[in-house]
Amino acid sequence: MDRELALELVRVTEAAAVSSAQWMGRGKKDEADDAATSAMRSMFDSITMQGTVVIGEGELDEAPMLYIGEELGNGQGPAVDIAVDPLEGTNIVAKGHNNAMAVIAAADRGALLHAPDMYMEKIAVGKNAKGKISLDDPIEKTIDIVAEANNKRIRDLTVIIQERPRHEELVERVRAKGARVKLFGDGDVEASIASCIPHTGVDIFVGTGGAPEGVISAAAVKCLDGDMQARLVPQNEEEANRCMEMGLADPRQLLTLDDLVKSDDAIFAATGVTEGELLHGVKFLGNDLTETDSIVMRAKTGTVRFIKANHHLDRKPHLLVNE
Ligand code: VTB
Ligand code: MG
Ligand code: MG
Repeated sequence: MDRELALELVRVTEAAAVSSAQWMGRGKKDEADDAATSAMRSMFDSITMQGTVVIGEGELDEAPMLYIGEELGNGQGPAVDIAVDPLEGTNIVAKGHNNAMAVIAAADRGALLHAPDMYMEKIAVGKNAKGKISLDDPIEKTIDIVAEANNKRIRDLTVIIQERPRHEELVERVRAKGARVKLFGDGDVEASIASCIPHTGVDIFVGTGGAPEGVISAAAVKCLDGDMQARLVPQNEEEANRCMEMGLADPRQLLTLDDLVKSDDAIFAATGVTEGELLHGVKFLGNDLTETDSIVMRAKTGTVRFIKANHHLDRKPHLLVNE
């Protein structure tokens, strides 16, 4: 992959964020999602790459844009797999809550796990605990390992978990062990990334969420030199068959970070839509001046860039969304 691709992908997440943020607080999650998806889709055409969507908005028959298998880019340059979540956190935007982002991951052709849209158990930790954790360990053991790796007392360790009934027992066990639990409503890509960035105060991300989000998160974790493991959770025979069709002999096999993202190189780009701990949200400052806050990083070099940009919507009318 060319290093220019990283910066091109930020332009795409910026466009998606600016468009969908216009739906913030309007109680309309589908409209917010559509705005992100169509802005993202139209920006891809200008990019020098031979991209193929491997994680996207669905199959061709159900999603007209960014469907799995869709070719993106101008047909020149590197052959890459593209994983998108144009709006990670549609409910967040509808309700005006925190931490919605537009996200893209890219890697060499064939490198991203073609995870179907189903649940996935996941765990992510930062660099210090890399190589030391396993999804098969009881959470109590993981807490001991990460506390030692991060040189923290267990009472100072924070585990971030999505607030769902399916996680109630997990939350109880983390608290019983003496660590802290930070609950979040939606957006586990942001939560996974937080576990790899010390100043967020988050030490472990764990829980069951979307498999597509899991693969996108894995690209980010790889860029941040953290660690992640996962396991698909098919809910029925049809979902189990889908896992086997994508080449997993055992749908429930343990997936390491290298199974999720097979190459040493990957790019992750995200732009904040609503205010968050990692990124600021899109700000509409008046006079059509709009500010975005993005992160873009590359696994090969480990470079992490935070990019603030000013956009003049009067000169980018295609980013204005009709209400
Ligand atoms: C998960 C999570 C996402 O939606 O897919 C979640 O990975 C859906 O979980 O980050 P539920 O079925 O329990 O609602 C997100 O939070 C947002 O897309
Ligand atoms: Mg989405
Ligand atoms: Mg999502």
